[in-house]
Order: sequence, then C-alpha cells, then structure tokens
Amino acid sequence: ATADAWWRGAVIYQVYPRSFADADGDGTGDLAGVRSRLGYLRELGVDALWFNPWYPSPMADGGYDVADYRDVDPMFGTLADAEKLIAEALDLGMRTIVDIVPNHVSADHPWFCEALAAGPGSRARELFWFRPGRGDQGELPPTNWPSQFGGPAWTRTTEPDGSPGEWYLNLFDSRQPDLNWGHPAVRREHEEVLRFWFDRGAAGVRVDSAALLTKDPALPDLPERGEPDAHPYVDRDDLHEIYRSWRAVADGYPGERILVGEVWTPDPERFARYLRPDEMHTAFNFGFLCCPWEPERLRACVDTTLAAHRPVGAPATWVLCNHDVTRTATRYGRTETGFDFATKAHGIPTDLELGTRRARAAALLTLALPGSVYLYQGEELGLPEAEDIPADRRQDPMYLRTNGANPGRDGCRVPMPWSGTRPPYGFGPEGGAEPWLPQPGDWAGRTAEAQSGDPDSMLELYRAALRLRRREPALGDGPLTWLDAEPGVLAFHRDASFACVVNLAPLPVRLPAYRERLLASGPLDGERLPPDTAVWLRT
Ligand code: TEU
Repeated sequence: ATADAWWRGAVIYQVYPRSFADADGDGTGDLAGVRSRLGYLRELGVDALWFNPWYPSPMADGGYDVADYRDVDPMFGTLADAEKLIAEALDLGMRTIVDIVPNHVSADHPWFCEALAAGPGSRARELFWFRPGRGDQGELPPTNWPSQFGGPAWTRTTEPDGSPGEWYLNLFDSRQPDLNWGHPAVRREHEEVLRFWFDRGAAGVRVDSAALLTKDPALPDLPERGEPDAHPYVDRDDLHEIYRSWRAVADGYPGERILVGEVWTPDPERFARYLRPDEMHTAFNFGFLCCPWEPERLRACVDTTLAAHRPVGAPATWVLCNHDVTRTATRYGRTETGFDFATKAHGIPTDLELGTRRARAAALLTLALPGSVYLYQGEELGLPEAEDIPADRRQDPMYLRTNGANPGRDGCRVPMPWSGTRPPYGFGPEGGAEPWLPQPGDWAGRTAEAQSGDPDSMLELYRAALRLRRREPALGDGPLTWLDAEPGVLAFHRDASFACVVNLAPLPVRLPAYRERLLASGPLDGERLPPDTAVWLRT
C-alpha cells in the first residue's frame, strides 16, 4: 500500500484486548501486554491494528457497553498507556483503529443513570428510547422487536419512586440502552469522541453496529413474517447524513483518518451506499462468513463484492473471522451440517484437519483479492473454536440471554496461546491468575512459539504471505481477472505476472503455466494442486 490511501490495500489485525496478552497477571489482557507483543505483530507484517473497545465498561458485552468513551478501563491500563501504544505501534509502522460504539451506551454511562433517576417525561430520557409499555398495566414491551442477543429488545425500568415504570429500547443486552440519534446532543457527543481519538493519534475508527443507529420514531411493530418495506431500525436512509458528518470530521485531520463500518446488510447495493466518497472509507465485507466452501458460491461472493464497490470507488475488504463468529478452521471443518458462521449450536461434528487445510487455502485466497484484509488475533495461529468452555465460565450475553441455547461467542475469544505447553501458554506470567476464559489443554502445538520457524505452520504461512503481499505490486487494491479453469477451481490474475489458484474440487488439478511458485497453502502433488489447496504463482 502506498503512503497515501494506505487503507486501500492494508492488512489490519484485530486485537481483542481482553484476550491478547496479560502483562500484570490478573487473568485479563491489557495494553501493557499488547505493547510487549508489538514486535510479534510487526514481524507478522500487518499495516494496522484495530482494537476492540478498551473503554471503561462493566463488561456486560465484552466492552461494547461503554461507560466512558474518553478513557481506558483500569483492567486494560490508562489513557496514557493507550497513547503510548498508539505511538509505539506507529513507530513500528502500524496504524491504530479504535472501536466506536455509537448505537448504545452502557447502563452505567452517566447519561443513562441520569435518565433513570430523572423519571418519565424528563429531558434526560430524550437521549434514549423510553416508552410506556402496552397492556393494562404497561406490562408488555412497546414493540415486538427482538434483541440481537435473544428476548425482547425492551427492558422495563423501576421508577425512582419504586413503581414499575417505562420501558427502554435495547437492541442488544438490557445493559446496553440504545441512544436516540434524532437528538442533536447525541450527534454532537459522538463527533467530539471521534476528535478525541483522532487527537490521540488514531488513524481510524471502526463504527460498531453502523446500520442500526437510527430508528423510525413511530416505533412500528415488525411484521409477523417476512421483511418490512421500510425497516424500523435496520439500514435506514437517514443514517447516511450521520456518516457524512463523520467523514467531514475525519477529513479535517492530516494523514487519511478512516471510518470502517460494521454494516450488516445482505444487499450489496445498500451496503455500497455507506461507501460513497463522502461517507465511510471502507466497511467489513462479511460475505465469506456466510459462504460455504464451494467454488461457485465463493466466486459469486467475490464478483458481487467487487461489482458493488466499483461504482462508489471504495476498496473491498475481506474478513474470514472476528470476535463474533465461529473460528475459521472450525467453520470450514463443519461439512455435515452445512454452514454456521455465528456459533449457533454446540457439538456439531467437525473435521478440524480438513477445516485447517481450507482455512490455509482461504488465507491465500483472501490475501490475493483486491482490497484490504482483516485478520482476527489467533487466525494466524489457526486456532479452532474453543467449544468446551464450562457453562459457569461463559460470559457472552448471547449465551446468558438464551439460557445457553446459543453457545454465544466466548469460544472465539479465548486468550491467545503464546508459548509453553499448558495454560496459560504465556498469555500471562507464571503464577498469575487463571485466564478469564479457560484455554483448551491441547493447544501446546498451536502457540506462537511452537509454530515460529516451522515452515508448515499456519503462522509461517501468514508471515510468508504478508511478506510477499508487501513486495508484490499487484497485490492490495487493483483489478482482478478470472482465468479459465477446470470445474471447482478458482483461478485469477492480479496483473499479468501474478496468479492465485485455489482448488475446491475433490481431485488434484494441473497447475496453469507459470514461471515460479511463490507460495502454496499445502504440499503440491508434482505439478498438480491437491484439493483444498491454494497457490500463488509468478506467471
Ligand atoms: O456486533 C453487531 C452485530 O450485529 C452482532 O449482533 C452480530 O450480528 C452478532 O454478534 C453475530 O454473531 C457488534 C459487535 O461486533 C459485537 O461484538 C457486539 O456485541 C455488538 O455490536 C453490540 O455492540
């Protein structure tokens, strides 16, 4: 990537601070831990780091319940630590993206505490969605909207006088009240928060739940079945004006500060609207998370993605994994039940060897596609989903609100294994507190230490791919041309001298003509590419 528009082809590494590295030995990752591992990230070869929320939070949703947008939670360190981390990462050539959570605040946020105390009809309540309930006693929620985590999207308050009172909207956990984005104070506050982090050196912000902020003030029910014509709270047209004003804030800073949106909408054209030149720079393309390991489906996903981005001039992004979904190796190993990206079931039969082979091929595929790539910590180690977390250790509200029917997202958030042969695998110091989520006992071979220097390891595959990607002018943003290939094979040129070939067919296929083999995701069979294997070629 060139210095200007660095983000168009960047590889961005997602750090989940709670689970990355625990310097002070309290069982929870911290910013000092991240700082001690910056050398590892630089050696891996990423261009930027995105940090999941590190703000003061009661952790009802892993920090996506923010009590103060301008500080760092003591469990992670101090604001000064964050500033040091941003500066040190930049010294090593890595920019920082912070996570902004505009849809809701923590129930501990001063605005919400004030709203609860001030009672019905107060101005403080106008910053949220307080409504009387339905039913004779107001005992029913104001609408039929579901929380994304299960149960209704409304919580009833107890008024200051002790009586059961109004309900407030929470599209996620009841500890995450939704803000009223129709209120000018909400808009002003978030623009200031953006400036706060840009002033501290952040090169970008990730916009959490970016398609959910605005609501139809009439609060209509959702239809019993099917999709509403105009959705009361997903992907509404009045969102765009908000992101235009944010873009203006970002553009007021030197050095290309970016907005990256978490935009969950299945319609690629609606998605691209967030990426118009005066809105966000990029948004996560979750296409591969929802796509099984099938050649036609993957190719269609690539084509649809590129076609949607082209008219708005934004680079595509590629995501194989994040802190909300089943880890890649496990996902691709679930052959019998089809595809399940969002950890919605326990105990699905999984062929982890197959899943790992596919995850390796998928890594070379995504890193060769046009645009930027997001890696989630542990993806470079090939970590599988940790499925055996005891019930009493699970913390995800998705698990708690469904009484365990949905195992939730803890399994992809288990602390990183760095070294050694048993927990905590170097996550924290010897003799420190037990990691906040238990690590599997069989991860000795998956630590960064064990993989480092092993040419067959996932870590060395990622290192080699990222090294090549930095050198290779054709990689990053730019054109893609499909090559004729046998059924089940995805093959494309980036420029005339670089090709990527992925075999998704059940039998080995012959490689196309090439001058040099640059990198393969697994052993080749002479001049043939085995199933579930990808190769980068100099052509
Ligand atoms: O996720 C938003 C979101 O849409 C999730 O509900 C997503 O659909 C689900 O996690 C898929 O399994 C963001 C954050 O990434 C997530 O961690 C937070 O819990 C959520 O917002 C609330 O802030």
